[in-house]
Amino acid sequence: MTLLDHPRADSPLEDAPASAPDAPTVHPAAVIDWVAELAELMQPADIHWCDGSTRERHELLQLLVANGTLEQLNPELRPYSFLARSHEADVARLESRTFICSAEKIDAGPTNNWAEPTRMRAELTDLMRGSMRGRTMYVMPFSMGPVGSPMAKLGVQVTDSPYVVVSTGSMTRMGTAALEEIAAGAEWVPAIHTVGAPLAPGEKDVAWPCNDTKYIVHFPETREIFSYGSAYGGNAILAKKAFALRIASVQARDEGWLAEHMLLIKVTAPTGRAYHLAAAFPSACGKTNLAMLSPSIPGWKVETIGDDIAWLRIGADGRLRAINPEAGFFGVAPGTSAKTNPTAMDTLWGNTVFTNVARTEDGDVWWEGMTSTPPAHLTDWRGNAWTPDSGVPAAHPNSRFTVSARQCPSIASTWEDPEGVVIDAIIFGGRRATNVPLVVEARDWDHGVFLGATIASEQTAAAEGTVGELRRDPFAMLPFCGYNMGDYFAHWLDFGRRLRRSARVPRVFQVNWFRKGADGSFLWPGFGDNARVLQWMVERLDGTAGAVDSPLGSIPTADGLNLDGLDIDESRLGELFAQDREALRVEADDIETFFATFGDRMPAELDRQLELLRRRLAD
Ligand code: GTP
Ligand code: SPV
Ligand code: MN
Repeated sequence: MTLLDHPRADSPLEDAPASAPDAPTVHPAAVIDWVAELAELMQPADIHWCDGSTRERHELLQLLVANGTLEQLNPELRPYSFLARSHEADVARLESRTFICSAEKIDAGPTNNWAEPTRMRAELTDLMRGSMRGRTMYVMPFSMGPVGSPMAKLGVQVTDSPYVVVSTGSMTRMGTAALEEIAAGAEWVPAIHTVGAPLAPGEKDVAWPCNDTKYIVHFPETREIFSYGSAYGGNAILAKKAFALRIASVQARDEGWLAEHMLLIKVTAPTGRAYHLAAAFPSACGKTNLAMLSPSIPGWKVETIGDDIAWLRIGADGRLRAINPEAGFFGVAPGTSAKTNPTAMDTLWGNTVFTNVARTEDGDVWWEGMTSTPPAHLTDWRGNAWTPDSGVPAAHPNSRFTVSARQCPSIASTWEDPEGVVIDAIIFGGRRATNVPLVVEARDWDHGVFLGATIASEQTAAAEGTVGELRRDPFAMLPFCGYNMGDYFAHWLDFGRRLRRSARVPRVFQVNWFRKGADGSFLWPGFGDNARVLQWMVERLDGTAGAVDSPLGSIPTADGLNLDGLDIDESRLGELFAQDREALRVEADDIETFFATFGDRMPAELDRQLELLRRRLAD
């Protein structure tokens, strides 16, 4: 087998000496062969098969401290927690270095970078030759979704970054149980990661090894992932965006399900009735916050099932069911506080790895927005002394925490239900200073698909690019769809047709927490008050809340939204729902231009939805 052949999952088991110190307890031959071949190419000094144990995690954390990658925080303030400072140029996802290498360019579509697969393989093979010299190759088998769930999928990532191993250990079910699933014959996705920083004999390592050259590459047809040069987040924890979204979206298209950039919550009304909602917002646009929401309205409860990725399929009972394929949170730190997200603050009490946040003098963490008054002295994310007069942020805007979902006090008891939870409604949203109302309800599924397909959002620090620049980010999947987005829209429309034949089609809503008034401030208080919008949605499901028609969809009647105890004046409320027809006509033109980029892959139904919107705007 050559290195880049897709390994087969159905190979027979092979016996290996049980006494080898780092040998796995089960031995799927395909994985062993693949690892041996990679080791020959990448020349690691050592190979470690990860078992996912607490002891292994402990030893890696100690190693990372010894290497200078991690600094242990004050155990009295933040038990068993660590701080990483990344390389200054390795701080976010790199969309410009992310490639979908389908055989045909058209199958990657206009929203993805494409490269010819044979040439890309050759280029990567050259880069990876000897790239792990002087380092240990870690082999991480992992399950996305509860191990053994019919909705789960397996993968194996090799990496030379112990930081990535510790992160993957929090974010996935990583270790022996996953390898056992593979040994029992489960299909698995291979993922190769190297920081691209081989060490010469005797060469001293740096705190955050990486390479100026970076690649995050996906081969959708053969379900393979390669990542070179970065150790940050979605670039390196390949189980997350690379597998659970880019490769999984292709699997989902082929197998008739959906892999989405969505949070999952369980909402319980004062009546005791519970509902499950899935919501797609672009990166750094509020998923973790909505997933952990503490309602400001009495009697309501929100529980967390997932905060970033959801896999949805039609269950055996004909209902739409979803799981969270992840096992942890890789959450945005800035803006997280006891006021905005007390649940996250509680989750982060200990056992947490922070990356690129600031450190306080007493060895705890701080970031912009954690407290209203910043501490007088900090060490900033670059490791420099910082005061409030420094004129630069103390924490990087994309600084993050990595923590197991088990630590979240609002985690739902059903979050690991292998069958998934039944979805009652789907929400799309973005970060829009103008044009988009606080909430609208779609007329039907196809209109809902139109709302998803036309999400635009102001860019955040989660990826490179100009923060604040407006761009179309359909379904919040622009950076994560592993195939032609026109085909993806068609898949969503088709999924709706299949749902209509089943018990119940979920309602679809669009929200915008980020509309601004003339003074440039947010019109809506957001956070815990977003529960008011959730209340309207579930009352719509029950048929008890009023709605009026508008060009963009149904909006709450004057008394539809529960505003009890909220101090918001009538005019600001009006601005939150305002639909400026002239501005929306310009928006419709922009949508037309965007849709046109998909050529004949664009489903006619969405062009029809645009035409309907224009007619409503003309009325
Ligand atoms: P990714 O992990 O990148 O996918 O981000 P996310 O979608 O989970 O976003 P997250 O919940 O981490 O929020 C990102 C930023 O938006 C944080 O700084 C939050 O404080 C802020 N934010 C979240 N919800 C609201 C809201 O309702 N109103 C306002 N004004 N800001 C919010
Ligand atoms: C996002 O950017 O949507 C994230 C962070 O969730 S990362 O894992 O880096 O992609
Ligand atoms: Mn995300």
